[in-house]
Amino acid sequence: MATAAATFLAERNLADLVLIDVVNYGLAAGKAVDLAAAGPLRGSSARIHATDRIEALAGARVVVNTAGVPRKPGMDRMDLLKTNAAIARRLARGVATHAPDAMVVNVANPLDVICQVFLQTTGFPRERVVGMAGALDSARLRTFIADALDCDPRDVAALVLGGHGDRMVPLVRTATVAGVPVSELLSAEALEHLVRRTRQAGAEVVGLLKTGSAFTSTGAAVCAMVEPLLTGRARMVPASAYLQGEYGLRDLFLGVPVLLGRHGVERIVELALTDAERGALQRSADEVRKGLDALESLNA
Ligand code: LAC
Repeated sequence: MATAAATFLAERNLADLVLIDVVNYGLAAGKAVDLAAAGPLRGSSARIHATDRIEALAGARVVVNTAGVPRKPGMDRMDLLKTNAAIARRLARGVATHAPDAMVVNVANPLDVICQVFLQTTGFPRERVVGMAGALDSARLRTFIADALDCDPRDVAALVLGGHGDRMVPLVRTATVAGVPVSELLSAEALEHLVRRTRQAGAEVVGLLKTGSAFTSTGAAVCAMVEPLLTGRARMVPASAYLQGEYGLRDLFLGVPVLLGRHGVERIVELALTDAERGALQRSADEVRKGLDALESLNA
């Protein structure tokens, strides 16, 4: 998915890109040469380089962590914890040393737990560490709503809260099609089906692909988050942010609506939730907490 993210970012002409792969230089270098040659055809002036040197992080405004292994069919995102946390810790040390002012967008799973590894290892303020999950999960929900209504997905606004796991909270109550609540357009059963499909959408792709997980939509979601960080034109995006009392939760990352801008997370928006939604968010937070506990016992 790093390639997809780089492709979309290059197309937006937002910045020069450095692809870092400390394990497989050839892979990153091949992608960089391939991607750079698309530039003249696609109207991109972005310079794209590859390296296996972590020092190349120097001067980076934004670091996107895509390092880690993806799921295999039948695996839970938490099954990746041990491997991906170790990789993240190494990278986070590199970021803290070489790019101490950077903003970090984490994509590796289990998303919300790996974000915490970054926060703790870098010692960065919480504004500068954020996780990409809600943007993707919400895009999936928007797409499924548009499919169900046979309408243009761009007209659909919808939000998915919670951890990036099976207990994520697709918030259909606030979803609209060009301002019209979806509850006016679809039955409760139809909406429930879309909620279930959204929760399973990552696994649906993994199951179909057999090797690897979703990458195009994941890359597009990363691009959507990196853009406001670089341009300063703030966007409201559901993203994994470090909560310090918001939603009655603290000391963990969870997907919530945030305003992303030049300084990272500029605002965490606290929505008034129904009791059922609050309960669902709590259960999702409990799932993330279990991951954090598992990480702690791995480190013990
Ligand atoms: C997904 C993976 C990237 O949701 O977590 O597809």
